[in-house]
Amino acid sequence: MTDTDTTDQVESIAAAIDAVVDVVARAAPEIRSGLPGRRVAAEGQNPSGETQMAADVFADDLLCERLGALDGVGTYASEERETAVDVGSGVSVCVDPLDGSSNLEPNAAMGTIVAVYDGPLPAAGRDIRAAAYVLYGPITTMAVAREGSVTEYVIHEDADYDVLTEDVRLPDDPTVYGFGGRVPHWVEPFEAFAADVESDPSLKLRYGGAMIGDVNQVLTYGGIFAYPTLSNAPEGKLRLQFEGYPVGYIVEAAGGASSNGRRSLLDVEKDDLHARTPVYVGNQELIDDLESRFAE
Ligand code: P6P
Repeated sequence: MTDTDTTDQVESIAAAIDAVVDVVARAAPEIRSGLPGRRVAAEGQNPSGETQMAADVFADDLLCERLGALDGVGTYASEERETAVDVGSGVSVCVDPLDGSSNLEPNAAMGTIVAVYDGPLPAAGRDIRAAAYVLYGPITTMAVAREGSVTEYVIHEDADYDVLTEDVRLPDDPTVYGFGGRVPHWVEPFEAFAADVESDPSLKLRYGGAMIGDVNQVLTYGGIFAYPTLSNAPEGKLRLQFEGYPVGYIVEAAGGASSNGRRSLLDVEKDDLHARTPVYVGNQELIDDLESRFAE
């Protein structure tokens, strides 16, 4: 491939990323406003065997339609679909359309997660070229990681969006922690790590049941989010392609660290689009401490 070809390819990937970010930002208010009417369970389950809400299907169909229509997007895949959808030629876009849809009923925070990969699916973590999450909180915000930095946007009801924070960085001093799963199913060495974190007077529990809300707490205040290995779920609960890679990419771009207990989430290999992984993301010192226990 000549230098010109390489430059053209880089420019086309950058243009596709810009388009994906714009579409997701402009779809966010429509997804948010459409959620209340879709609080009911859908007929089917998602490929991970979890209850699918009508809101999950609504968000997935909307994003597949909008992202699939983009020049430069070749493949669309989501947590809600067994297989990827060929939509043309270009980057692969993987979406968790509605992260934490069980929070719809109690009106708690939810999110949308997007990862853009340069290559076919299932893509490796290091093929990721951009990642973003939309957070449906008191206001709608979007964190976008590309080329080693994270920009936070506020998304207005008219779908216009403005920069809120130019270069999001994890605070040096951790303040919050959020651990998923059920305590009886936590296993060593995470169980001992969790006990030490929970006894640390400088750390406060922040766990809301939707990873994006909890990860945004970590990005804002510093700390750690974990959905660990469980005795009844050795690979954890979260999906690598749709949650682990993008969230790991975002937290690392903000100066933090990610891990499956042994290595960066971006270096965890898999052979299935819906493969699961334990997820640990947050300040480097906490991730280092956790990994040191797995290495013992
Ligand atoms: P639990 C939402 O269903 C999700 O995939 C993540 O967003 C969240 O962190 C986790 O599952 C919550 O799981 O077992 O606490 O309900």
